[in-house]
Amino acid sequence: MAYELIEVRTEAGKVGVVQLNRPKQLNALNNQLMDELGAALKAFDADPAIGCMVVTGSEKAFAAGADIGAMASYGFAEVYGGDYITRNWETIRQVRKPVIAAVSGFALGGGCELAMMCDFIIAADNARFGQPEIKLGIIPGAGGTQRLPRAVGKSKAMDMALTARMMDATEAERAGLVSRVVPLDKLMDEALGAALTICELPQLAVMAAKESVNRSFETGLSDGVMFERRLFHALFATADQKEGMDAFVGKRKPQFRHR
Ligand code: CO8
Repeated sequence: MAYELIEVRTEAGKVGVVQLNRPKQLNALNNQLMDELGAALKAFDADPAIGCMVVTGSEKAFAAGADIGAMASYGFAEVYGGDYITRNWETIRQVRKPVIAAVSGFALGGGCELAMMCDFIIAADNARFGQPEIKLGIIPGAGGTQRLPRAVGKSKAMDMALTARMMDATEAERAGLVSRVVPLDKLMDEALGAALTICELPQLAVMAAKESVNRSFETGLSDGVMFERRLFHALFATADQKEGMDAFVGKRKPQFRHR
């Protein structure tokens, strides 16, 4: 598939990188961009050479939200009855290998929601997160009112959704929205370093860990722990469990085969 609104590349033959590429609109998200992003991530997910993905934007904007110009003329019938603002916006959740968001600049509205749909967020020191939809007479529509409170707690989530206040990178790290903050010029090095670390680890265990952490957002504690236990048991059927433990006991470096 030829892409117009994203750029796609592979780093070190192992990491799939998707860069959002609508610079004039600060990477405002529309159906075409989300279709392309979904297709690119699914293609990387299906590629056995790829172990991890990174989604990033430009220095000024990861993404400044859904495309307001495209939405402005819609009424209820179009948004509810049609497929705008529904099609492919959550394809990223179908991806089983890890996806890291490398965020610099604005991550607002749907842009903040997209970052939160990734498995973790590494932020540049100029990153700014916000859910400013309230200023447009709407509310977040791609999980902002659900994922933000899970990430930063009710008080900060309410503050952001009700006042449209932006959070800078320092506050976002302190609040638990992002896992690491680095200087802007180190952002991609840091994200690719994390991705390459993941690529070297046993892929089936990586996928199981992702699945199990994600399950914690969908279940109660007892069911979640039982789900984790079953995956934990299942990993003892993998060659990489044997290799990882034999290597540790034998004081040698493991050679994982991702099976
Ligand atoms: N949509 C369309 N165009 C945008 C958007 C956007 N979200 N954000 C910025 N742009 C455009 C501007 O219109 C401008 O275009 P032009 O040069 O043609 O005038 C260009 O990008 C540069 O923007 P600014 O001149 O405004 O740049 P500033 O540096 O002055 O300001 C800001 C940057 C603060 C990011 C500002 O552009 C802004 O406030 N943008 C809007 C942010 C916003 O409200 N985002 C939320 C949108 S609603 C949403 O995301 C709902 C998601 C629902 C998803 C549901 C899925 C199922």
